[in-house]
Amino acid sequence: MKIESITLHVISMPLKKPFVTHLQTVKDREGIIVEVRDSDGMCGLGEGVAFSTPWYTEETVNTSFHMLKDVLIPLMNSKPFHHPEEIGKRFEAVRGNAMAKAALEMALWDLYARQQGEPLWNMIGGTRKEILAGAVVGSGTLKEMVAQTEDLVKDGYQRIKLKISPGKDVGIVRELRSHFPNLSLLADANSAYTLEDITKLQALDEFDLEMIEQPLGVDDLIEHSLLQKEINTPICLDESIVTPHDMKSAIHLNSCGVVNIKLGRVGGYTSALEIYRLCRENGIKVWCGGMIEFGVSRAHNLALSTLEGFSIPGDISSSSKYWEEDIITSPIVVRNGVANRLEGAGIGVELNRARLKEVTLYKETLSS
Ligand code: OSB
Ligand code: MG
Repeated sequence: MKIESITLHVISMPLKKPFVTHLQTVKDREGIIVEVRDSDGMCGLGEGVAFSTPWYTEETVNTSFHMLKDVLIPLMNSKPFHHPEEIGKRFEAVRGNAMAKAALEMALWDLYARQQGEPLWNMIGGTRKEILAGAVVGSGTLKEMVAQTEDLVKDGYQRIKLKISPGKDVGIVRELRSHFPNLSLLADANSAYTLEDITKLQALDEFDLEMIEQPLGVDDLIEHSLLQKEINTPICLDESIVTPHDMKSAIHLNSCGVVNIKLGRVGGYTSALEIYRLCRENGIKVWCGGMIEFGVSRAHNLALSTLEGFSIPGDISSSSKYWEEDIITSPIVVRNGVANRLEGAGIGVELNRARLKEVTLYKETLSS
């Protein structure tokens, strides 16, 4: 693949309403749109999903920008390559920085698929036509969380993920379960608990949650394995699974029954597809996690979620859930808990240049 230039667009957009977790309140979402261009002027798109501050993982927008500009783009350019997977492998020489790696690697997969005139979902072996999608309710008062869930259910979502933390858990889950006896509900703790909290986590067992996401430490596999023996609700890992090796360890240890796969968290498709394969071979369920992203990353999530194993709805909501106006020309739409896969070449979306310009803080074009 010959890359002529790479443009990094650093953008910032206000959320319609702040997204609250016990760790952070996100009011404005910063991100990096990566645009790789070949000598025919064809473009591939990726998105850096690190936040402005390192509350979810260690990366930030600034560390991603630095890694892309000073390390990953030069490494990509250091010798020829024919397939994006080679870059996924080449980036293994750089420690950490999964989200920066993913941003560029995703753009190369998109470009590669566009060059073949083929949808990216087809290139990775996807088969699902209808992508199962669910929405996330941020932390808030009981009243706020019930009202938000009601709104989302009215919008057709059939699976709701609730952000929980100590003191904002059993009461909220009980109330929501009584309002919505048949709704598919799960809880995401973003590592808010420790093993000392086992009784609090056991208390959630009676509410028929689909799973509890990342209850314990962000880099823990052993305590999750111990916890899983004490609770009936399946554990889903998010933060703890960064590499295929983490996944192998989680399988050895029985740390989880489910994994939420995020392209950004795991460093791109090469790693995500390997983690997916490990899960399939070992009976671990998978679904696609969200990062309060813009349309570029959401379109990649749709492509990934066409894989047969993505049989649990992902954090894939309509563009309109977070944004007044997304940066792609046709916003992502979820109806009755389903988004259609995108049939165009690559990820099947184009940048809305006018909107992109409005939200751009700065951009830099690097030539190959
Ligand atoms: O833990 O899954 C998470 C958003 C930002 C950072 C971490 C997480 C989330 C979500 C997904 O819960 C929200 C969404 O994209 O709709
Ligand atoms: Mg999570």
